[in-house]
Amino acid sequence: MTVKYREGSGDFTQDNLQVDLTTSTGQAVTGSPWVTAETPVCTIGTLCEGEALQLQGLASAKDHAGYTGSGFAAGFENVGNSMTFATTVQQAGSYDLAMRYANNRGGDGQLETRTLSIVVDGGTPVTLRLPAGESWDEWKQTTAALDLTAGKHTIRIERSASDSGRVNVDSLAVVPSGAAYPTPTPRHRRSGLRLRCGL
Ligand SMILES: [Ca+2]
Repeated sequence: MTVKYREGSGDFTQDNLQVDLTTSTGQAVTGSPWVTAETPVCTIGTLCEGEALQLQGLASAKDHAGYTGSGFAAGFENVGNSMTFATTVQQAGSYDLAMRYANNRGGDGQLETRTLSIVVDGGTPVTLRLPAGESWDEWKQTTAALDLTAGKHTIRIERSASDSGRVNVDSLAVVPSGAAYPTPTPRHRRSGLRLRCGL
């Protein structure tokens, strides 16, 4: 049996590990040790929690306050680390990929604007710039412009070889160009909102 691993591609996942086996009858079998997971969908104009996207080489963490959802996606410490989602565009045009993130002094000792790459359907990467904040508890927002055609797209945000990574991502959204960052889905405030409507 041969186990193949793509060198330098981060943690073992379904995307970089393959098992080849020749049975006693000579039959060649190729398999993946994981069932392929469906890519999470992030609807245009809605806030999507970073920790709920398809993560490769990133951990779901909650050791810094102020996040929404159940935590944040932490890391981008290695080249090849990525977060992926699918989205469907109804109307072709200009969109912003907006991200809520934290960036402070990294494990490499640097306090600087970091970058990640946005790759739509495997196309030419678009650079996302992430200026540093005052601490790892400060959540900031940044955007990058994307031209999207109508239809379904797979969007991957990755640390490429030319990116500096090392940021935490609380949430992101794809919104029409210039639109405000969406608010998170409220979890425990529905009764309070109903009360206010009644007054
Ligand atoms: Ca979050």
